[in-house]
Amino acid sequence: MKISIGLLLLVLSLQRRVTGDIILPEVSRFCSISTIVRAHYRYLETYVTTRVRNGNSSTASLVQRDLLDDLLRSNNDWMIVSFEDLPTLEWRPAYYSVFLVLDYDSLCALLDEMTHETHHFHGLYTIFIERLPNQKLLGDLMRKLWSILIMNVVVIVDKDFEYVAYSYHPYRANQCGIVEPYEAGRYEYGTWTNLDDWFPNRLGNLNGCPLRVGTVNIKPCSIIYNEANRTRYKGIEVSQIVNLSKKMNFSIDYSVPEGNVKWGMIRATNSTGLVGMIQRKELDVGFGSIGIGAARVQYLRHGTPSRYGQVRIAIPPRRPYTSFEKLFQPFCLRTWVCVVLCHVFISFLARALFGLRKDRTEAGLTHTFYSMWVLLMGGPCGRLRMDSTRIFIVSFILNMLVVRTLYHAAMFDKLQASESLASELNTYEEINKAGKMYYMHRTITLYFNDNPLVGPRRILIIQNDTMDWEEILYSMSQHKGNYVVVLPLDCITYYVKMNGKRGLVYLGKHAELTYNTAFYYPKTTPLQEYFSALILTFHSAGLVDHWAQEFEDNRFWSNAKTDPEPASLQWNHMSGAFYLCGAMHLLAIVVFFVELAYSRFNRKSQQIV
Ligand SMILES: *[C@@H]1O[C@H](CO)[C@@H](O)[C@H](O)[C@H]1NC(C)=O
Ligand SMILES: *[C@@H]1O[C@H](CO)[C@@H](O)[C@H](O)[C@H]1NC(C)=O
Ligand SMILES: *[C@@H]1O[C@H](CO)[C@@H](O)[C@H](O)[C@H]1NC(C)=O
Ligand SMILES: *[C@@H]1O[C@H](CO)[C@@H](O)[C@H](O)[C@H]1NC(C)=O
Ligand SMILES: *[C@@H]1O[C@H](CO)[C@@H](O)[C@H](O)[C@H]1NC(C)=O
Ligand SMILES: CC(=O)N[C@H]1CO[C@H](CO)[C@@H](O)[C@@H]1O
Repeated sequence: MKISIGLLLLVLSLQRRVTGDIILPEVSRFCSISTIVRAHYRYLETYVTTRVRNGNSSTASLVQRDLLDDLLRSNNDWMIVSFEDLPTLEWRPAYYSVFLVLDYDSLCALLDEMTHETHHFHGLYTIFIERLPNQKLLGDLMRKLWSILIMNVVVIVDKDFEYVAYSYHPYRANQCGIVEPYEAGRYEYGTWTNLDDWFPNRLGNLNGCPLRVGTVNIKPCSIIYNEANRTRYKGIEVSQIVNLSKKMNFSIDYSVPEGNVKWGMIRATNSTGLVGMIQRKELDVGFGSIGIGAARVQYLRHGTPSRYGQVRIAIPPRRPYTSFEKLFQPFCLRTWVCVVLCHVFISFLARALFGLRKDRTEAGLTHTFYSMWVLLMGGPCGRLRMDSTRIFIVSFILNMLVVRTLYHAAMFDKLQASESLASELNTYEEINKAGKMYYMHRTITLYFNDNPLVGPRRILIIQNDTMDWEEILYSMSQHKGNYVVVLPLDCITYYVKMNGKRGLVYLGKHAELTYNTAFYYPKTTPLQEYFSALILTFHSAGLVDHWAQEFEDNRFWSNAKTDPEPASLQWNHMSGAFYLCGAMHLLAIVVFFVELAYSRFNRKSQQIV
């Protein structure tokens, strides 16, 4: 109260002093900004910023003093006002603004000084222009405001001795992007008409108007493909923008950065690629697996994460076993050594016990080693007498039966499992020990350059953003090239869905980092809050994951072991056994011919003798 009385006195004394050289407006023509502020600027946790600009002076004129005085006096019970920009360090840009300016040029000067650090461009603006001789200038003024994306605005001008408030709506039905002032209300009998509708929610329904949406081709977040001569778009983030467009009733005008750069690098100036287009305000919104990072947040506005994800390391499968190797898989090396040594030992024992005593030769054990081999393989045993020999043989057969049964049991698992195994490259240490490089996009190097276990020396950059990373994964799955591939998890699951049958890759288990992607907007965007609020409702309804399921497939990893359906054995599972059998038969035939030749040679030599 004290302040406003003081201000009133100041105004009065100034008024007296300057009356001489300024033409005073008629006293009866006064309008009140305080009622506008009282009606609309009511979210109490922020402040109202007021600016005065007359040419290059910021001293208030008489009319402006009256307005200011009225504003302060009527709202001093609740309003916090700032007359200067707050220090940017405080991160408290103004949301509510009142600008009092002399003319069009003064306003432009004021608008040009605004930055995203001092003002929320999507906030509410009330502009009072003292002199606007030409009504055409009003259209220019609205276009100027639209060019810097100030949308929630009323401009009060003096028209034919009456104060009229104008506004504009760039998203009217059938008049998209056409910026024309319309009358929001006028000052009559001490009040504003139609005051409640001055700041309508212009983004709730965009009336089918187009928004400029930028994206890049990065499967599966946004997939650009051709169908019936038309470029089409689908993907995890595309489903989100499509659903946003249904909710907010806008149409999507896609554009893609030109050249071979996709995401590009963001800097204060001369940024490249998609992020550069957003920074230069060529787009309203951009997306396409853009992770949230320091530089991007500094120069662009980011929305709430559109996808909570991870960056994972795709590793090649273990080299598949040959069909011959599979035969040895059921037992480990030590077991094999044990079996062989035991068999040799028993054979020698048998030879010592039964083979050497010519007088008591057992029919079945004349050729001890051979007989033991036959018994080991499950062959028949000759006639046996009921004595120690029998006990020896029976216990041997029992032992071999157990060994063979174990082998068969283990064999069944091994034959099938061999194709669903990841290589042992689960940690950075293991990958480094294997001497593999990390293959990744240039934008992902940001997350690894400072990692002491990776570092720039071990990174292999995908030089050309347009290079097909699916082919890179495929050649890794075929063991071509000594590298692992670092990609967002969504990309890897998409690869597995599309190419899992052809060349499966696996996920490194203990090397992962959080990678959330978001939609990005120019710093002064009005859209971010609406989009983010809707995306959050998508998340909480579980829709984002639901839409993503179409593009992923982790069957190959999740049920490799627990598949309840026993699968039939394939040829490549069993071919080893047949090859072995064939090789043995060949050997037998060769031996047969050798025997034949030997006996004929023997007979001939006997005849000669
Ligand atoms: C004030 O603005 C006028 C033009 O509007 C310009 O000629 C003049 O130099 C300015 N003065 C200052 C001190 O900036
Ligand atoms: C979307 O905008 C169009 C064009 O103005 C309009 O015809 C349609 O009814 C709107 N749809 C919704 C759901 O509001
Ligand atoms: C569309 O594709 C057909 C062949 O599939 C071709 O004959 C036609 O010229 C194409 N139309 C346009 C507009 O490119
Ligand atoms: C930006 O590009 C312009 C012209 O291409 C060049 O003169 C300027 O040095 C560049 N600025 C930076 C920071 O690279
Ligand atoms: C990048 O790849 C595209 C297509 O794969 C090719 O046309 C282009 O020449 C490549 N650019 C460079 C710099 O290698
Ligand atoms: C509610 C809604 O519009 N859902 C749609 C979101 O987008 C997906 C894919 O584009 C559609 O299948 C849904 O019907």
